[in-house]
Amino acid sequence: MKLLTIGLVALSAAVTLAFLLLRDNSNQQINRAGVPSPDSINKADVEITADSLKPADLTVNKGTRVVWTNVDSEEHRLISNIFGSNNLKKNQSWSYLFEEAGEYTYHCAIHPDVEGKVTVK
Ligand SMILES: [Cu+2]
Repeated sequence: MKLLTIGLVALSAAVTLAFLLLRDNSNQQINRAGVPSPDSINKADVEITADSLKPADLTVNKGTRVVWTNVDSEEHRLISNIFGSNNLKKNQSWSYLFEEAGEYTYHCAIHPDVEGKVTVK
């Protein structure tokens, strides 16, 4: 009788564990296929240096947020036909969400020879 009780407890524990594992697994699958969590939103980084953008030529998928970070001691301000940043001081970032496919050239309003391009596919 004692053995049977232990057996039943072990069995129900195993069933519960299996249920929890399966449930966790299916939740993860829903997350992967469904609305992306903030961490998984497409993101690409560009550094603004004294004389260039790194990378200057960037290709991303539609729906990507590009984040520019000024790593230079001078201020920079990015402009294009579709976006314009404020003046970015050292270590400041600014981002733009690209939702339409196309080729977007941009440059620094303060240093016009600092040019970049984002290609959105
Ligand atoms: Cu600049």
